[in-house]
Amino acid sequence: MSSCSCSSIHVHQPAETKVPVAAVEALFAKPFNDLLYEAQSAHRQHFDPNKVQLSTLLSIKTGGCPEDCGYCPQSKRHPNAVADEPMLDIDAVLTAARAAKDAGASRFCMGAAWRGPKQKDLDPVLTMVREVKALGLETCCTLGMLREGQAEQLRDAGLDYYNHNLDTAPEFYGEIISTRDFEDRLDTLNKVRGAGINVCAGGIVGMGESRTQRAGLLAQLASLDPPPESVPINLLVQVEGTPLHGTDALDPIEFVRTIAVARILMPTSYVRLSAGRQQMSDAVQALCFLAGANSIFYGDKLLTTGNPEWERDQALFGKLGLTPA
Ligand code: SAM
Ligand code: DTB
Ligand code: SF4
Repeated sequence: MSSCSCSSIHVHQPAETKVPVAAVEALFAKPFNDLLYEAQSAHRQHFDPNKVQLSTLLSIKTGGCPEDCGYCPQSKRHPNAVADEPMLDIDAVLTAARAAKDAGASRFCMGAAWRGPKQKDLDPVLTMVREVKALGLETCCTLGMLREGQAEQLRDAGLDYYNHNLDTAPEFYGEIISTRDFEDRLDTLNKVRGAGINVCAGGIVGMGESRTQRAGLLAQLASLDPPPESVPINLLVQVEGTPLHGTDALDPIEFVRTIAVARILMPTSYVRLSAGRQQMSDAVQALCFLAGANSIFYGDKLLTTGNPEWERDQALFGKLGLTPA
């Protein structure tokens, strides 16, 4: 477990969260129509209900990760893991970023299969951040745990957002990952916040957690002070060879409830309907937007798995009268 090295703003939390888990469970238990009405009302107080922010992902360093996250196809500990590839060069990154911008994305998120970046890894990423930013896109990175001083280097390069997910409730965390702990995640978020970078932090549902544990994840996120500017809610993408492959699928209505509760608890945050959309019907996605989701990953690939094609999303937006934020 990391020791506390906070210099200014603390996001470390005791087991007892500022937002009590029981209060979050009470939201989950509401009649569906009441819950969606409350979520949509909260949404309309802070956002245009017909606008959705579009972020495009690119895996800049794929595979070979030493961590053992049970959901992830990039861990080298799992059978059939994706191949360990070298880091992309700057030209490949800029080509993808230009295509994302041309397709209508406003943010470009660069992900790496690392426990955390070494300085020799971070240097080329700083160049990527500078040059992607110069294209007129917002920048986001997800590189794993950050060491002292690395968040400041990313900020100085022009990084707008750092994505680092709490993934699941502290009580379930040890069942999914053994190579780091929940407190390590909070420690990196603290460094990101301390450097003045916008925080993107969410989690994954559908990993076999209980409703209380889903509530526990959202209570932790909502108790961050301030809450994350961006909250990705991922539905587990089940990949063969990963320990979580074969987990019972989460009921789609329960997924929509999770989005609605996130919207109510974090009314001014962007709530992103994240991984898992490829397997989702248009109707379930529409319910997620009604529940207050106002951001998506846009483009036909997430990091290593599929995402709806641009054309399918454009057709869905047309049907729902949604436009990019
Ligand atoms: N290696 C870094 C880390 O773990 O922080 C950054 C990349 S990692 C792939 C980013 C996030 O992707 C994870 O924290 C997890 O929330 C999400 N993720 C990974 N595999 C997933 C899957 N199969 N389904 C849904 N979300 C997934
Ligand atoms: C997030 O919350 N979800 C994204 C992004 N942040 C990095 C990643 C989803 C990964 C899904 C599995 C894959 O494509 O490898
Ligand atoms: Fe590595 Fe990140 Fe995948 Fe975990 S989620 S195995 S840290 S790439």
